[in-house]
Amino acid sequence: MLEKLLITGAAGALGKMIRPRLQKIAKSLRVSDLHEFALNGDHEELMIGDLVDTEFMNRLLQDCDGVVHLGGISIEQPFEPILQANVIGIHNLYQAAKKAGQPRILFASSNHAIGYHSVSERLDALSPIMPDGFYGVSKVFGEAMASMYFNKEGQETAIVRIGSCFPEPKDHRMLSTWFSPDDFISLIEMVFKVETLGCPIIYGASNNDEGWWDNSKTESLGWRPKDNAEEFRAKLDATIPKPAPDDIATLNQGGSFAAAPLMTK
Ligand code: NAI
Ligand code: 15L
Repeated sequence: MLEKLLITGAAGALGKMIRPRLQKIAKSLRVSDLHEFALNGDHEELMIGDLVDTEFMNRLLQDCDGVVHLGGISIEQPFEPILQANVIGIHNLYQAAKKAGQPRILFASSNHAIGYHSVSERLDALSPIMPDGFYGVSKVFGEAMASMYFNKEGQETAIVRIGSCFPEPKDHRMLSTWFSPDDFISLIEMVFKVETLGCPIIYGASNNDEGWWDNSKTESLGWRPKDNAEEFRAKLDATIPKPAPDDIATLNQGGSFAAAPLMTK
């Protein structure tokens, strides 16, 4: 059991979803975001600040024995804000982790690091990166930072390329990319329990019949997702239009992120 698990981006969608479910992993949570937000109880300790602020980051990591790094820009944006939160921010995280004695990190990467692969491909941890925008590029940068800190400094990180983590799949693409909250929780449990983690790339997706991602390279870690987006197919078919088969968003794994024009000024 961890003493103090840090959750960055704790006020965001995933932070809110996982925080009430981490009692099995950590005695207390240090929860952080840019602005004030409501705590779930005395076991949560609030620290407000910006990932870009190095002094804040050094204080944030102090005394933590695990980190779930969710903080940052989570959708496509122009390069400048992404540079701040996701590039400079992740550098600050790793520098602060080094000073804090290298707590194990779960880095919330994204399927948009590989979003330009065709939906006809099945990818694994060794597939080439193909980011589908500045956001995806920043996640590739974060993955590279994790890998470098592991090889040079021994800092362990689970690089989790999250698909679509929502209570239910919202569209037909998510029949392939859906990551149920239960499966995310079981992955977090594994990451902080397994004796030796290293720096694996793990696709954060449920056991979807139509999944595109193969986690066999990290099978030995013992994580097995249980949910399957297929159970929502009938509901999706009945409630939303089927996507056009020749749309760029349908043809590429990154969906609408791959189809969107680049956000340059
Ligand atoms: P979110 O946007 O709801 O939460 C991110 C949080 O980070 C926000 O509360 C925001 O205030 C905070 N943040 C942004 N810039 C910051 C800064 N400079 N300093 C401190 N905090 C900052 O995103 P969500 O959906 O909760 O995702 C969490 C993480 O998981 C993100 O890193 C995202 O890229 C990643 N992810 C999420 C997926 C999903 O399905 N929800 C899919 C793939 C990746
Ligand atoms: C992401 O990386 C985003 O953070 C999330 O909001 C979803 O859009 C997800 O990918 C997705 O691809 O469904």
